[in-house]
Amino acid sequence: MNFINGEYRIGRSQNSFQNISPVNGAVISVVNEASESDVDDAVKAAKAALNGSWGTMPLTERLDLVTAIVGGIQERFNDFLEAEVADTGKPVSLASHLDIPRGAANFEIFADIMRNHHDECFRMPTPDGTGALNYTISKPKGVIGIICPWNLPLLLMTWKAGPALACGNTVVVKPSEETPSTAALLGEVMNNVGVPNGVYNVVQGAGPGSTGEFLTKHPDVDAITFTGETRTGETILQNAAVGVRDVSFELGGKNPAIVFADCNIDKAIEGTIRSAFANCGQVCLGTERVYVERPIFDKFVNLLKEGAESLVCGPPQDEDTSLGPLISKEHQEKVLTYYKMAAKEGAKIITGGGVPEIDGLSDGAWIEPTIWTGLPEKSAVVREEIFGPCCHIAPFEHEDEVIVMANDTPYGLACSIWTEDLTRAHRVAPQMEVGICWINSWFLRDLRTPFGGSKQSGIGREGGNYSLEFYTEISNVCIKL
Ligand code: NAD
Ligand code: 6OD
Repeated sequence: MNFINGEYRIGRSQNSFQNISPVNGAVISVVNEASESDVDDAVKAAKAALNGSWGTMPLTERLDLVTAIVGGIQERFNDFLEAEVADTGKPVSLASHLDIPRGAANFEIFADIMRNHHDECFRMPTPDGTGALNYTISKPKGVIGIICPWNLPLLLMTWKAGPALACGNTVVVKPSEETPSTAALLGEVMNNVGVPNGVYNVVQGAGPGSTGEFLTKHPDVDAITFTGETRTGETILQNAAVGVRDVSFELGGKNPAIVFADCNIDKAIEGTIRSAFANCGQVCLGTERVYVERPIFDKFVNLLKEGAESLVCGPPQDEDTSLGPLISKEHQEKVLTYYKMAAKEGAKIITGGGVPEIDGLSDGAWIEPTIWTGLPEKSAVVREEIFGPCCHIAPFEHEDEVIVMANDTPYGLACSIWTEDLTRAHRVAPQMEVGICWINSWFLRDLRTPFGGSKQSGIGREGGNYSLEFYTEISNVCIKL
């Protein structure tokens, strides 16, 4: 459902789309696409709220409401969990530890940050000796358009809606057409805790020629924050150029892990199993290229193979399940194309490479976790983002060589370095061309830190005060004394 001005609304568009379960291909729901006029209504409602009760609300009251959203999500935890698991097919064990708790935490952290935020003040001398005083004022940027992907739907949407609302903006959210449910459900929480109508709006639909395009082209959207593929980011950037609107982009990656011979191998294996296969490899920060120092190469490959083969594909509710399906049959087709390409290009398939047989779930988008060795660095499988549970492992001899190999990509999102030599870790980390470099860990998140990608992996940083830079407009007041 669309959620506009505090009300659920069936889209006026003639189009609807099916929300299909990736677990078994069943239809979960039929979603009415928002029309261009629905999107316009949502933006108008967001603008009216900005000029109305939300815009004039005292900061403490606003932040109390943002904090109440945290409680609202926690109270409806099971509803959010069920909706997210139904849309994505991810294991309950994952969504209950990551997606839904982070959905709440993303409001909590930015309410806290704004509570403690202070503007700046500078005194300056003037030639006549009286001096001047400068102080800054942080204002909301306005109506924020939020365009979201399907891999961590609630987590990635609230990562933007949380700071946007804490900073006093209003939002129009366009969830992915693959995962419409949790963004819509959050509308109920907004109403229940008393967030004024129009502050939070959701429009359902696809991208080009649809809701995503209508929203990003709307002249009254003051800034656009987007998470998704780099190519989509390019299109949105062109639309944002009209009216010179600000953008914050979290885009694709082809992230390396570097495993030095002096690592703690158990930790490196455990971390790489998570970074390559968690969420069925559908994490932008996930590892798809692993570089292992020659002396431990064979041992590492064998242990990672064992780890991959111990993962259990199955229904999300089963306690034993550690690997869900891909998001859709279409995405399964894309990942399988790379699996076939790897075989054709002469990769040694260490494990996987196909579709697992799961009793009664043959219509789902299942895929085997897959490991390859032996491909040249220039192979498309090693260079392009696959977004599936797979990685290529290559050996290296020297530190300098592996830094060049790891950085030889148009992307620059994340990397993990595994070493027990902290001097080496501090030497290598600054040389990595990425937004986030983990040492002996992966996806360990402190929400106060800058998050984002360099090169083609993004524009800008969000997280902590970095989010405030995007979601606020700063004015300087200069008083001649
Ligand atoms: P996608 O780019 O296909 O779609 C993302 C969203 O953009 C969807 O809501 C889609 O409907 C919308 N969209 C598509 N075309 C549009 C257009 N022309 N105008 C406006 N909106 C449009 O991405 P996806 O397949 O949903 O997600 C997977 C991708 O997202 C991967 O590349 C992954 O790396 C990336 N991602 C990056 C991060 C990060 O933090 N850097 C996080 C998660 C996912
Ligand atoms: O942890 C986050 O804040 C974040 N944006 C994670 C992105 C994961 C990508 O799939």
